[in-house]
Amino acid sequence: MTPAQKMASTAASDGMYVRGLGRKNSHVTFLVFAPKPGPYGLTIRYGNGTGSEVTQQLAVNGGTGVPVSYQPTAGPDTFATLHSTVQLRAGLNLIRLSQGAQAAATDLVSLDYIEVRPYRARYEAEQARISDANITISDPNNFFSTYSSNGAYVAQINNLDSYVDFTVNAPVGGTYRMIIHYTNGTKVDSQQGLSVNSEPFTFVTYPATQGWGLFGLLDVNVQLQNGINHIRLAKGDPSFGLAVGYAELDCIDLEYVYP
Ligand SMILES: [Ca+2]
Repeated sequence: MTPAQKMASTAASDGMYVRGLGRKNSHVTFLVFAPKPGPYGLTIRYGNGTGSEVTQQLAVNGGTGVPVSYQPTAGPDTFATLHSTVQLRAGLNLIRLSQGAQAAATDLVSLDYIEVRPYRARYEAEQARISDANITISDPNNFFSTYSSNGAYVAQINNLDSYVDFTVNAPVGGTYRMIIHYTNGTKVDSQQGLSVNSEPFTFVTYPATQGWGLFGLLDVNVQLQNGINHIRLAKGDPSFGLAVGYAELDCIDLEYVYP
């Protein structure tokens, strides 16, 4: 850690943070243990009192850095978070955040902590590509309104051309656990077709939930390639006709399955 300094603040996690990281060649290196190799979610809690965006380099184990941008905050001890993804090896890893030689000399850039978690990403159905279905908004001011992630979900997925097509960005190729947040008020099992990257459809089976708008979770593993993938959940398709029953979709979570 050079040439920054530790500072106390009640706003900081554990009451302390590191200030002065906007100075030329400043950097902080964290030693992080990963139980398995693969992608991990990284949260950075920073302060940026410069009044403008500050870009630093994020590097793992001495590799090529990628830029991370700190948006302005009210001061060096007013913190905000940003999220990134890092590839870690099993065991100890070095995660470095550095200002670099071209920096403006400033005392107003700070770090509070980083947090590393198993990789998980959420994709909202209402933000996916939707065919012949409707978005239902959950009114947060109505006590009787249903809860949904991001305040909306996709309903009336009823016809041969009805589907929700998620575009997802996988940090590495491999197996992911897809957790589908759905509602099925039909009182019996319902199905939808599932296709990843235009592969032939398989079926997912949704047990009944307590009613329409009351969501349940269904897990299914999917194989994703590195980068952009398309995951389609469909009521119908010419290749299989119409799936049995009806279900509505709130979101999917993708969790990397570590080998
Ligand atoms: Ca949603």
